[in-house]
Parts: sequence; structure tokens; C-alpha cells
Amino acid sequence: MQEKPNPENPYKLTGLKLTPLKKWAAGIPAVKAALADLFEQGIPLRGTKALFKMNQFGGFDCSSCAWPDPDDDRSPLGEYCENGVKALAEEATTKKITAEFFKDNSVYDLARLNDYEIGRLGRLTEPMYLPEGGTHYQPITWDDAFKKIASHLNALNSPDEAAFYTSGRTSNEASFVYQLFVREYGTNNMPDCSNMCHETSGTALRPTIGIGKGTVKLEDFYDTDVIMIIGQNPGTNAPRMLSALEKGKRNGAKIIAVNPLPEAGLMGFRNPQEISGVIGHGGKLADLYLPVKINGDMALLKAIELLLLDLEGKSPGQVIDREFIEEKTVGYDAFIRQFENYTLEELAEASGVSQADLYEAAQMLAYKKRIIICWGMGITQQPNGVDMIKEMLNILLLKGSIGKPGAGVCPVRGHSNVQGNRTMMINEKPTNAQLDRMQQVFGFNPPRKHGYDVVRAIKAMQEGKLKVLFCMGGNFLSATPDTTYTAAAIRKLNLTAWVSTKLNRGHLIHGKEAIILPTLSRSDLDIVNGELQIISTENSMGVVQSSKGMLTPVSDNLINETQIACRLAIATLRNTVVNWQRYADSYDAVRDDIERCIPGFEDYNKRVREKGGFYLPNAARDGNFITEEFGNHVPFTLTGLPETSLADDEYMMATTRTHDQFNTTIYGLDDRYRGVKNERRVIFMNEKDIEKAGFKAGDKVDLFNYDDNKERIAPLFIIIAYPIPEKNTVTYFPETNVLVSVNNVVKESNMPASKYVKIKIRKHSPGIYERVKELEAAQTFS
Ligand SMILES: Nc1nc2c(c(=O)[nH]1)N[C@H]1C(S)=C(S)[C@@H](COP(=O)(O)OP(=O)(O)OC[C@H]3O[C@@H](n4cnc5c(=O)[nH]c(N)nc54)[C@H](O)[C@@H]3O)O[C@H]1N2
Ligand SMILES: Nc1nc2c(c(=O)[nH]1)N[C@H]1C(S)=C(S)[C@@H](COP(=O)(O)OP(=O)(O)OC[C@H]3O[C@@H](n4cnc5c(=O)[nH]c(N)nc54)[C@H](O)[C@@H]3O)O[C@H]1N2
Ligand SMILES: [Mo]
Repeated sequence: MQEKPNPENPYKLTGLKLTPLKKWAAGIPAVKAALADLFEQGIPLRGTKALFKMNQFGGFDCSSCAWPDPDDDRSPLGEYCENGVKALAEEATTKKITAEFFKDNSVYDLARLNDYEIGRLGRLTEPMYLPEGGTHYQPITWDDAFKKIASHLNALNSPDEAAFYTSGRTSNEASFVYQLFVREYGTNNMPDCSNMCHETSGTALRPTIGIGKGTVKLEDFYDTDVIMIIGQNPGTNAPRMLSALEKGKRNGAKIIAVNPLPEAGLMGFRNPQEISGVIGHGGKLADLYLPVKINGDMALLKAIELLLLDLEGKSPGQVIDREFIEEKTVGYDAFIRQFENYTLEELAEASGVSQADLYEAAQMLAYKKRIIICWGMGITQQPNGVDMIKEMLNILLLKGSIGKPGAGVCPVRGHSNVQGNRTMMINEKPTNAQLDRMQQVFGFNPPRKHGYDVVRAIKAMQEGKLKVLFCMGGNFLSATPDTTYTAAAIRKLNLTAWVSTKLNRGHLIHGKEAIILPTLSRSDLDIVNGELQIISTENSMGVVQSSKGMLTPVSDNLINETQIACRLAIATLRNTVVNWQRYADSYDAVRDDIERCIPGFEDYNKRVREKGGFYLPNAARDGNFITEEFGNHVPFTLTGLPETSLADDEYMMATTRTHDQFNTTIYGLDDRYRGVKNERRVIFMNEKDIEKAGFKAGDKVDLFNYDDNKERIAPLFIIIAYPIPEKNTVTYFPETNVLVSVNNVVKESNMPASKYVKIKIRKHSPGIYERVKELEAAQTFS
């Protein structure tokens, strides 16, 4: 293969094996796989002890996903899933990397490892610094690290030359203190992982229902009529959601799954937390599976609406909730008029789903009142994602199915505290009301100009408008699109600094100087001045809960994120009006000021200590839809059908997660439910497409994208024949982020449209690496 590794994206095949696709998720193999991870990290006892505290009252919040815990009853067998255990094993590991390790391994050497290998190295243990032109990270004291970052920040022409990224694990307390520092420093440049995740959902919901969050509670799943799951893979990414779906089904709910792939977790389920699940047969989960084409969802939703209106015509008053429409909505007449322009045939064709299946879906919804619609990245990462969410809302409005028990919208959030981050004002577009409040409470003038989101930040780096990137968690390089372009942009910065638990590729593609600040993870004991601290997080359904770590940290040179933010503030701000030391000494003090600054947190310190925490107010949940434009009414939204044309040799590609990764953290090389073992560089294709293009399953290919008249290449993938609609393909992120143009974004939310990437597929050529190098050089020196 190539002599010199590509540091941004090393290409190495690991030895693909195929196994049959799974028709159900969880059960014994899941339990086995989970425990194996704890053994592999060498921590069976430490890990198991921690598992009994995970998601339990008085325990710690699992750092994997944002799915809520039951309000009252929690299973004594454990409130965790296979992937929660993997997340725990990943951070509870006692493997560690020390200064000695960095002395022995240059940045260049480390960049040759793949992401899986980098993750296996273990936890970071002390602050590290890479001087300009340096080849090896070297130790630095905490004080010196803060001084260095502060001197960079204070040398800028304007605070807007720095950006402060946040990933979604950071607690409410750390997030609040961090954004307060950034705003007193003087910028709203706070790109965050939401800009790649559920920004689209907030953008659709805020102006329509008055709040950018979901409206359902966990109990709503237990007592409802129909649950639609669109573009979301719960078996892998929110496995505990399967228990809620199972419970709903037992109580009579029907499930409709909309997905180009027949995901195991949508098709069936064996509950590992129940004896019957461990030994019994998997139950069928989805009652109806609609194999939509990538981006065919808008046509599918409109087809269902067309059929609902048709059924209402046949039995007036039975299908459409006229009373709700009259009382709570605006724009109904214009909304129904559009259907004169559509036929079922063309909508079915555009969606890829048969008319018979669409009719069955409409029948399942038509005579029911309580409907929940859930969605994930399959929708939010589409160019018309905002419109599609508004279209889902249109269906719920027709049915009067929102703002009442057992009904509503459910964007299934990703990171375990991504929703809390936003509540804490980690946001490049804070509202004036939020900033006014901050000004009243603290007495400084927070900046009003909106800051850069992720995509705008990358472009600003390329244009030389940003000089410093500070990251609270996450893996900015690997999570973002257009890897070659983004890497070149990052290399132009004067300083890159990260607060991290583990090493990742982001630390190896750096600015002129670089600093890594190691921190505690959620499961670690967090003791400040002899007192054990609790933090809090907000889950996908707006419940704020405490979390208390319990594992002895791998190093006594780790400090928590709140203290890092406070010490950075003290080092940087010359005339601060905030008492940072008070926050650094106790999270209770932080919570007191959150209470003063952010609505819904009355008696925060008291209520966060109550069993199960507390719900934040959510007017839409109670049927009050308060927007500036429509008063207490929800608008029906008029949307259009997307236009997509693919040339004969073009395919649509969605990038997705395997069962063995958490975003850019690679737990293993398998994707068990999809029948893939020991390989990540694969592309799922329809059998007919493989044949038409003259390929065979197992062939090695290179992938190309030509957006903005630029060539992008992801070399060396293996074709897998898979049940996926024709002309559609699926690959794994982050390997194929290199193909996603930074300009391929979702309308209005400006998120990368990483599930809508036009690609060409060609037979693998050994000469391809030379071409990749040329493209990289062109980026770096352009
Ligand atoms: N174990 C684990 N848990 C996680 C994560 C993880 O990486 N690992 N990540 C966390 C994060 S941050 C997030 S945001 C969530 C993500 O969780 P999900 O929202 O489930 O994200 P993905 O796996 O990227 O994709 C979801 C689904 O979209 C489908 N899809 C692709 N294109 C389309 C389309 O055009 N239409 C429709 N209807 N479907 C489509 C794919 O087949 C896939 O099943 O999970 C969170 N939880
Ligand atoms: N092509 C494509 N790209 C995508 C997506 C996709 O579906 N397709 N999904 C997008 C989505 S939904 C998201 S949310 C983003 C994710 O983007 P990020 O949130 O930036 O990425 P992660 O991989 O979750 O971050 C992992 C790193 O976080 C650090 N870390 C872990 N725990 C902690 C902690 O407790 N504290 C601190 N300080 N650091 C910690 C570790 O160093 C680890 O390496 O990626 C996006 N990118
Ligand atoms: Mo996410």
C-alpha cells in the first residue's frame, strides 16, 4: 500500500467476514458482547461494580445516549444496554497514556493508527503540549497550560477570532460556566455537536410548536396507539428505547418503521433485562416496515396525508380531528389544497414504497388518536430535513395528536447531555431574552452578534478569520465533513486546545501549537476540597437528573471540566465580574446561578437531589403552543418535494454508525446486526446495482464525490450486497466524511447533510493514493 500514511484517514483493510443479517436486537449475544468488553479492558470487577450504579437513583448517568430512565421503577437487573456497557468500558479502562508514552511516539506515528487502535491506548493522564514545529507532545503543568491558552486568546485582534466547540457529554454545570466564560471573554462563537445532529429538529420545532424540544414523556410510549420511527436505529443507538417500544406494544400500540435498511432493532427485540428476553424468542417489533429510498421520506409523508384525506372523504369526521384543527392550528385550507397537485402513483414512486404499503400505513393511523413520531439522523441530516420534520408535524396536526398523553413529537437525541448543553446556552445563536437575563444577573454586556456554527467555523478557519479553536470534548476533525478541507483549515490555526478523556485523531491534526487537557469522565469520582460533587444532565425528554461518579480516576492529575473552565477564565479575563473560584470550589454555587439565569431551574439544588430529578417546563407538551408569529396556534406548513437527479453512474450515499462505535470512538470492527465482521471500510449496495455496474460483491472499490466541481476521494472499500433500495448506498462515518462537501448542508439549520451524499464508485486502483496526496496538497496550499 502507500508508503506514507494519510494522517487524516489511514486506509487499512482489516479482514471482512460476513454473517447473516439479524432479525432482532438485544438478548443473550448482547449481554455476552457487553461483558466481553469489560474483560477486554481488563476491568471485569471495576466495570461490573459500576454497572450496578449506572442509571440508578443516586448513581451516574450513562454517557452513551440521551434516552430517559424510567421515572419510578428501575430494573434491579440493571438499567443499561450493551452499548452503554461498551461506553463504560471505554472510559472505565485502567489502560492509560502517560508523558512517557508521548515521548516514545511521535504525532506522526500515532496518526498511522486507525481510530480503533487509537481508542485502545487508554485514558489521558496529564496535560500535554505540542510546541510549534514539534514532533512529540510533551508534559506541561496545568498552570502553564492555562497561561498559554490565555496568552493566545488575549493576543487576538478580536474575541471573534476564537471558537469554542462543545460535544454533548459536558454536564449542565460545566456547560454553564464554560459559556459564561466565553461570553464574558466576548464572543458567541460556540459551535457544538448539535450543529451536526439535531439542530434541524430545533429549527423545525421552535417556530411551529414554540419549543425546540420533543413533547413526549417516556410514559407516553407505554400507552399510545401508533409509534412511527423514521430514520432512526434504536437497536444500536438508543437500545433502551426498545424496552419502551416493547412495553407499548404489549399495551396494544402498533409500530411503523421507515428506513432504507431493515435494521435489526426495528424488526424484532429480545429484552436482555428480562428472563424471558434472555431465554425466550424475540418478538416482532415493527408491525409495518416501509423501505423508503434515501430522502424519499417527504414523498412518503405526503402520500400518507393524501390517503388520510381520502379516507376522511369516505368517512367524514372519523379521520381528521376538525375540532383540534379549528382550535389549535392555522393554515389548514391552504395545506389541503396542495394535494390537488399530487397523485399517489407519483408519491409512491418518489418514496420507493409500494402503494399497498402506503395504504396500510394510512389505515393504521386513520382511526387512531394517539400517535408518536420519532426520528433521528436519517431525517435531520437530509438537505430538506427541516421541511420533513414540519411535514411530520402536519400529520400529527391532522390527527390532533400532539399536546396530549400518548401523542406528540420525539426527536431522539444523541449525546447524553446534548439537550442540557443547549438549555445551558451552549449555542452560537442565543436569544436576546437569554442574553438580557445574563446581563441582569452578572452585570457584563454579553456579545449580541451571532457566532459561527460548525460549518461556518470550518470555513472561517480556511479564510484565516479564526486563529484559536478550543474544544470541550468531542472530536472536531473526525466528526465534521470534508475531512481534507477541514484538516487543512485546522492546520492554519495558531492554537488548538482540547479537553478530553482519551486521545483521538483530532489531537493529531492540530494548529501550530496544541494543548491537550485531560479530564474526568462521568463515571469517575469527582472530589473537590474533600467533597464528592454531583453533576446533572438533561435527557431527551427534558428530565434533569443528578449523576455521581464512583470509580477511582486513573490519574490524580485529572481535573473536572467545570474547574478547567473556571481556571481558564481566571487566567484569561483581566477585569472579570464573576467569582470563578466560588464555582470551582462547588457545583452547588454553579447551580445557584443557573437558577438565577435560566427559567425552569427553581430550587435546582434541592430538586436535583430528589429521586429521579425533575421535569423542565414544556408548554407544548400540555397543548400550549406559544410562538411570536402564531400565538397559541400551530401552523400547517407548506413544503415541496425535493428534486434529486442521479446520473447513470451516480449513487446516493448515507453515512451511518455501526453497532460497535460511539460517533468517532470505535469500540470494535464489527457491525453485528448487519452481519458485518472485522471491517469498517465497506459499502452496502443493492444486488441489482452491483450487477449493472459490472461489479461483484467482495470487489474493492474507490469512492468519489464531485460537489462544487471538486474531486473528493475515499479509497479502498469492499462492496457488500445488501437489502437496500436501488441507487442507494450506505457507508460508515467517519471513514467517508472525506466525501461530504462542507457546502452540502441542510436548508435553514446549516447542518452537514451527511445522509445525502452523491457518489461515484470505481474499481479500486493502486494509483489512487497518489491522486489523494495531490488533492491534499492542493487543499493545504490553496
Ligand atoms: N451505541 C451508540 N449509541 C449512540 C451513538 C453511537 O454512535 N453509538 N451516537 C449517539 C448520537 S450523537 C446520535 S445523534 C444518535 C444517532 O442515532 P441514529 O439517529 O439512529 O443515527 P444513525 O445511525 O446515523 O442513522 C439512523 C438511521 O437513518 C437511516 N437512514 C439513512 N438515510 C435515511 C433516509 O433518507 N430516510 C430514512 N427514513 N432513514 C434513513 C439509516 O439506515 C439508520 O438506520 O445515537 C446516539 N447513540
Ligand atoms: N458523516 C457523518 N458525520 C457525522 C454524523 C453522521 O451521522 N455522519 N453524526 C454527527 C453527530 S449526530 C454528532 S453528535 C457528531 C459527534 O461529534 P463529537 O461529539 O465531536 O464526537 P465524539 O465522537 O462523540 O467525541 C469523542 C471524543 O470525546 C472525548 N470525550 C469522551 N467523553 C468525554 C468527557 O466526558 N469529557 C470530555 N471533555 N471529553 C470526552 C474523547 O476524547 C473522545 O475521543 O458527529 C457528527 N458527524
Ligand atoms: Mo448526535
